[in-house]
Amino acid sequence: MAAEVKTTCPYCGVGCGVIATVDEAGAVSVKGDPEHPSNFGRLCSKGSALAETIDLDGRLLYPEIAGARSGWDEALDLVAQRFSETIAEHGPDSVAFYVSGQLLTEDYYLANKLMKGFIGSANIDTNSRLCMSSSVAGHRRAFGADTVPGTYEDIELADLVVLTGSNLAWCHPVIYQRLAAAKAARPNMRIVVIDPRRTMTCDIADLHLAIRPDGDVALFMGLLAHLATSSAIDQNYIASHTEGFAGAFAAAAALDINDLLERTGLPVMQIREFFRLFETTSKVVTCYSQGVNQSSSGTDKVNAILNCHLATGRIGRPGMGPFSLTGQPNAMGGREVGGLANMLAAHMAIENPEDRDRVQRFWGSPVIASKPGLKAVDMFRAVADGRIKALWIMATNPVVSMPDANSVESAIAACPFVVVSDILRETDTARHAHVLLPSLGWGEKDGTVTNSERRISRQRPFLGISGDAKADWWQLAEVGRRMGFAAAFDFDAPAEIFAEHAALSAFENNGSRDFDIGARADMTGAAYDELSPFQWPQAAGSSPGVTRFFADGGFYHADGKARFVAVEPPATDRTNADFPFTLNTGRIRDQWHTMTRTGKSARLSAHIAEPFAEIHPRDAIDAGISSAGLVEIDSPHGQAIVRALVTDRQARGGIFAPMHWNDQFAAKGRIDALVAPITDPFSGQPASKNVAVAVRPFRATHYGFAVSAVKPAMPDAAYWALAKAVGGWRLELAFSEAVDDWVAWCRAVFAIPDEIEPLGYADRQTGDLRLAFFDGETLLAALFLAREPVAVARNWAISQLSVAHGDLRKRFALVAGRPGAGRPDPGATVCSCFSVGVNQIAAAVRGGCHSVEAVGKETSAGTNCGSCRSEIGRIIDRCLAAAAE
Ligand SMILES: Nc1nc2c(c(=O)[nH]1)N[C@H]1C(S)=C(S)[C@@H](COP(=O)(O)OP(=O)(O)OC[C@H]3O[C@@H](n4cnc5c(=O)[nH]c(N)nc54)[C@H](O)[C@@H]3O)O[C@H]1N2
Ligand SMILES: Nc1nc2c(c(=O)[nH]1)N[C@H]1C(S)=C(S)[C@@H](COP(=O)(O)OP(=O)(O)OC[C@H]3O[C@@H](n4cnc5c(=O)[nH]c(N)nc54)[C@H](O)[C@@H]3O)O[C@H]1N2
Ligand code: SF4
Ligand SMILES: [Mo]
Repeated sequence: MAAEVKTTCPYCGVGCGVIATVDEAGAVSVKGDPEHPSNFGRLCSKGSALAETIDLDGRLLYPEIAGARSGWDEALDLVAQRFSETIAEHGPDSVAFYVSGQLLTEDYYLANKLMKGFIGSANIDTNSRLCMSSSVAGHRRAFGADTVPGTYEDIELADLVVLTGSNLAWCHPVIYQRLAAAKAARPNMRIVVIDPRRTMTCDIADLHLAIRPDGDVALFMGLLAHLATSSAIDQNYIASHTEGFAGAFAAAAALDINDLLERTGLPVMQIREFFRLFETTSKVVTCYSQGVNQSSSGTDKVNAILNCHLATGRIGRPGMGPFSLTGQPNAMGGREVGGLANMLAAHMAIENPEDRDRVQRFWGSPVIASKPGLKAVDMFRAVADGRIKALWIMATNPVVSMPDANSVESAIAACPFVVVSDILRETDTARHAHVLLPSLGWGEKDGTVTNSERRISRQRPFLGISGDAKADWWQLAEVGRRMGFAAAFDFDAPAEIFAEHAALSAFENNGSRDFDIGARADMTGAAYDELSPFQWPQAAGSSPGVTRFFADGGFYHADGKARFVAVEPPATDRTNADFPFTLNTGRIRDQWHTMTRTGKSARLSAHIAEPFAEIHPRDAIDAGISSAGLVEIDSPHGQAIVRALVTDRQARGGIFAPMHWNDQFAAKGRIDALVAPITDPFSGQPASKNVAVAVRPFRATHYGFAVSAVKPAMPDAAYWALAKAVGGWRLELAFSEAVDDWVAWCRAVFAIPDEIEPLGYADRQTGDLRLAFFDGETLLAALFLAREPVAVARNWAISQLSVAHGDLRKRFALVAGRPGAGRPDPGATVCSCFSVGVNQIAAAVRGGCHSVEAVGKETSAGTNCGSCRSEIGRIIDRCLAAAAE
């Protein structure tokens, strides 16, 4: 019998329940868990493809010291010894941990305990600094604690959902699907999207406000001033449960209308419509994500939003409230354990001596960090200037994801001692490690995660352990023991750590802290194994089912009241003639961050196979940039070369590029190399969405496209982008100078044995060149070169890796670069579940399918996870519009 295991998706903060099945032959399949309250059986494209991303290819399977395989004892002894020596010589602040919202709560708890309670420094920060620290800071300013008041159900119950700085359709696809279903059931529901780009999320919007970058503070100040003079204001709530309304209102009222229009760049009618909707709809939820958090005014953006909800008392009641969407699967768990440098454990404050004393007594620890530690950007500055001499990086890839990434890379490369715990052997960060520690991956590891709505779910193992990999918590506990703290790190299983974490949440709490899961403090190992998803708070003896905060006040400032924050609009934009464009960075539907996992799936990689930059058609014309050409993007910090995607979804003056590509997948796609290390003054979160850059065409002498059965060696080319494809790999190329011997070039890059002769075709006039290498009936590699971007049908060329080429004519068809008759090119993949391309969908529309449902019936596209349904809708609109012209 195939075994079914209930676990949780390791990607986004929606926290979908997954049922993983391993059949007798060891093959894994996944499906959504119909009983999980986050997704009720749904999964998005990334979740559906999980089984394709868990192979051993590229895995780090054994500890390594200086690039050579070692045993665990040797590696752990070395880590403990180097950290202890460094601390003895230079003090506790000379070491640091840089960890991740992708750790399980149990891992995270131990990392924080070791650094803050036993090493005695708060130099532990996390990639959550780059993710939601502005929300944490905003919540703490307003509520006195980092509390997310609402639940997913509120998004469905609302009559107005405002999505600001969130591309929900691509980044929280299952919440998007729940929202789309709610709107379909109650068509009167209104959705407003506030985003400088017209994203896929806009497809369900009644109103899209294409706001200027960082116009948010002004917009929500304007909204507060408007609400304050309307009947939407809740005087009772303000009087009973808040402080500071007058100041916040005065600041908001001081913003004049011209300033509001200038800063938001929005037509006055749109602003009025938004204000009217907000004023007249009492059930309103405002969801926000990185367009709000990742900004030099991120914390003020958060408070500007919270002000509007507090002023109307629309918080903590069904269908009402501000909602910070967390990005990573355990961003919330990290907040619970206090994984940020400026937090303590269990939502206690590092600045508060009573909290410090309480945590120290609970841990029985020799010391307790007495001041906040260095936040990510400052932490890597301290690594660069030698203040930090030993660094442990766990479950994050800062050489790709940190701003000013080239400087971060140099800092790590120069650091005297760097430990990296990862599941992959080769990442842009791992290559600088002195000690590499192999961690358990999803399907192997065991613990808990907390999603955006404070729901704690189990990740359970269903695979055997790969090589000598070990859990992250185990690595931390072993190093803790070896540093002399045996009793405090005496854990044999994650259940024991969870029980301690739960006990600390309840320790001397008595309702004074929001995070309390005391009801789970004495859970046995068996109960932990059986644990069903539950939402906090769950204090011991409390009635379950209290899932919202603040409907009747009860804030966590000493007086129990919330604070309005009198925000000011940020200092206006820099204008630098050398860097006139605003680079906005973010995500695409089918890749996860630095691609170490999603990059393994051919299906997911087919959606968008190259790094790109979206640019407005007028800007493209002015700059001489053509669609499908390449562009060079420069900032004072670095350079990137990516494909141009000319589209009016992008506003003028800005470009958008994804954050995912890195040195493993592209020559120059690591976009954070360009991002300035500018941070929000309260949260320390980098402003990753508003970067001053210059854009110009990148002119190549030759462009190329190749397919290969084996993974190509990193080519020597000005531009290349590699992606997994069915049957092998695909490679986009561009050269700034001709290569003397293309055959030799192919042999080196595609590992073609000398005895295999190429089949070739060259057109002297056009400069086109095609080379293919066959081993018997099998295509090993094919290269298509041209002086202009190559027009070969990509998916057809890829399919040639999987067909038998017994027939000589077929081989010639390949070098001719043309699909045979009756084999149309499906085009770029839209539906990754069923590998349906844009051309196939367009053909279905031409054949009479005029709705997403009809296209689904005809082609299956969009009928599994549904993540591509909005794109299908767009294609239908485009085809019908074209037909009408
Ligand atoms: N497919 C996929 N999903 C993911 C992830 C992934 O890597 N891939 N990562 C997960 C993680 S960790 C996170 S944090 C979330 C992030 O989820 P999101 O925050 O939804 O994603 P982003 O694409 O980073 O940015 C959201 C939007 O902010 C807009 N924006 C930029 N500047 C401004 C501004 O000044 N004001 C406003 N209002 N909007 C602005 C951008 O145009 C962008 O569309 O996604 C999670 N989900
Ligand atoms: N320009 C720009 N930069 C950004 C952003 C942006 O929008 N724009 N977004 C920021 C945000 S919100 C985030 S969250 C970050 C994300 O950035 P990162 O955290 O750097 O990205 P990941 O690729 O998720 O890195 C996770 C690493 O952990 C490894 N790993 C996977 N599972 C495990 C495990 O179980 N244990 C261990 N030890 N390792 C594991 C993976 O192989 C990978 O190397 O990027 C930030 N950077
Ligand atoms: S929405 Fe997709 S990526 Fe996010 S948890 Fe659910 S299945 Fe995973
Ligand atoms: Mo994130």
